[in-house]
Amino acid sequence: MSKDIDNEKGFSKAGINYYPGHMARARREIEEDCKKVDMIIEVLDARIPMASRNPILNEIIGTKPRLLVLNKSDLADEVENQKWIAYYNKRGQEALLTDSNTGKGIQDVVKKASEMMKNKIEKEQSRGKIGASIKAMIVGIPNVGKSTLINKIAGKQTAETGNKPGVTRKNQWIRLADTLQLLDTPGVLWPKLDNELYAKHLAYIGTIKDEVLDREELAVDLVKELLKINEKLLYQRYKIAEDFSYDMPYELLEEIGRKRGCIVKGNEVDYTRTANILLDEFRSGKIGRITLETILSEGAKNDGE
Ligand SMILES: Nc1nc2c(ncn2[C@@H]2O[C@H](COP(=O)(O)OP(=O)(O)OP(=O)(O)O)[C@@H](O)[C@H]2O)c(=O)[nH]1
Ligand SMILES: [Mg+2]
Repeated sequence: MSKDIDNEKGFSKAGINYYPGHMARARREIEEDCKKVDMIIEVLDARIPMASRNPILNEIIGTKPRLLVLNKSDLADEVENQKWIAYYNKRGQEALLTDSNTGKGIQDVVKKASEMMKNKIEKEQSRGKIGASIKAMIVGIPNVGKSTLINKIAGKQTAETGNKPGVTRKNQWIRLADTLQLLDTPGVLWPKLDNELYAKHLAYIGTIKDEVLDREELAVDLVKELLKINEKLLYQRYKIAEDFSYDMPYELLEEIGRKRGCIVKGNEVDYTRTANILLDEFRSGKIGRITLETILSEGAKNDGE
């Protein structure tokens, strides 16, 4: 096997590879875990509510109650956040916004989960069961903030977190008082292979390990997309003159490099450094709050499932 293939996630420098074995195993594991829980909390990235969805979760979990949590809502556009929630609610799908770093929206998750499980709890209590509790499994793509969300709900650092994909290695139950138990799971990347745009979106936000990506190519693509979504934010962040003219998006990346002093000998722009700056600043929200997938841009008929 070629050494630049990230076997675990199924991505390679050449593009995206599909490992049926990986998918089949992940699917089996979720199916097994699903039997042990009352409900599923699917954590999405609010910047990419479509690409971050698990495309086969419906098939796997059947009618088991599911709560969608759009995490990292602090990095996504506020208006688009509200539009997505309205969109899900209209379709009878429970959905909430959270920022797990600050804890915004976290209590709503607990409240909503209890509400969704009200009947089950009442039934158990009427049968005399003491301390009836809800068991919920947290699923989602790598690095979306599953463990951070759990820690915030728990009010303590119970699950390991980190600013890179693949931090949680195995399932772990986190017991929160008597009423709620959460199952933290390792992020699974459900390859949306048929959709190159989704794959790029996953790469922009840092779901895919950087070592397996061509960051310069990715940065040029991100420039192209940001120009379409909100040109102004890009110009403002990098102090690009309004009348700066260019033929190709890579020339804009070059200008960003110049503005940031990423120059090597011969007055050439250091593209690698520039690409790193752009991607890092996008990921941390420094360019602004940006939603890459809006309902309008993709059409309401496809919500990412
Ligand atoms: N801005 C922002 N960052 C967040 C939020 N939630 C989590 N993060 C950050 O995202 C990174 C990943 O968080 P984790 O909780 O480790 O993600 P995970 O989904 O458990 O990742 P895996 O275990 O790799 O699947 C960390 O650096 C967190 O601080 C959020 O709501 N907003
Ligand atoms: Mg984790």
